[in-house]
Amino acid sequence: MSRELGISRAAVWKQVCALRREGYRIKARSNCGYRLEKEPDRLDRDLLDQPGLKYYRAVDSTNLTARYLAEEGCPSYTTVIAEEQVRGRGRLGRGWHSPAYSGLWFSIILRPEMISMAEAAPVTLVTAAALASRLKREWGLEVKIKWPNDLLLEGKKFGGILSEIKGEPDRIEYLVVGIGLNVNQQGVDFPIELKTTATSLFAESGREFDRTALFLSLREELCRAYELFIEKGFYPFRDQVLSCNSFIGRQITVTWGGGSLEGTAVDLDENGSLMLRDVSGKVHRIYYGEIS
Ligand code: BT5
Repeated sequence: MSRELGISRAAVWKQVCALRREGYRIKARSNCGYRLEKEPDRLDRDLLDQPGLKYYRAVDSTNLTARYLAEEGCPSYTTVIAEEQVRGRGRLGRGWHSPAYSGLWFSIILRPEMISMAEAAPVTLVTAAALASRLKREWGLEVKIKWPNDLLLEGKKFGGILSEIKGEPDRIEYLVVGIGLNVNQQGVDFPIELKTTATSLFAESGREFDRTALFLSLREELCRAYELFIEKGFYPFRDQVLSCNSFIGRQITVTWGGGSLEGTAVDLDENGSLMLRDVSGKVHRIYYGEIS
């Protein structure tokens, strides 16, 4: 290669390293050369070239980019998708592992005009319900929802949702719903701290997914779900969440900013709040928190 291109061997090596960073899998053997084993599985830019869809090679966090776009006045349903997030975010300042070319990392901006902040709160569960229902219908995947924002397969997390909101109590300026889904990662691709708790669609189903087709299908389902949610509230989604929940009837601890409660998860109310019965038999309504 170096002879043909008229560059040094070190220069070839540098370019190979650059290609590896771009997701090319290249095998090297000393005194032999290089072999291209796999090209990166890129999202199809032609199919994503649609109004309201913003593709990025890499961003800090698609939620952050979406918030900038929302501040600039972009229309409702504008969607930001990136191959990679270098600072993907979970809730409460936690991180979200988002390597290039293997998962789906995207955020949808919503500008519901007629609902209050409190009414918008179940949007995370609505998102989970829509994703679970499409993944079951189209790919036969038995997704479980762990209240309020985790998507599980066989008890392991493959997806998470981070919703952020800006506005006044009675008027929403915008909502950003961020969705992270592990798609084609193999077990070995997860960092050590996630190896026992995380999974991907590939790891559970044994099939590799066309990420562009998957994304377009899920986005369509989500946009339809948000329209229904804005018009009718959480109620039409309640049964769906209940039918694939991983928590009702179980002994759980819920923690939130101000404390924690132990008890049995008994139900979801019409706004998606969790009903928890403590040992004394008293039922508490919990708006937000984390189940363990
Ligand atoms: C979440 O937070 O589950 C919300 C994740 C939202 C990610 C999307 S990606 C697109 C958009 N842009 C962003 O920056 N974020 C959104 P939480 O419930 O706090 O869970 C975070 C925890 O999940 C971490 O502390 C890890 O333990 C674990 N985790 C991190 N990355 C993971 C991954 N790829 N798969 C499974 N678990 C992961």
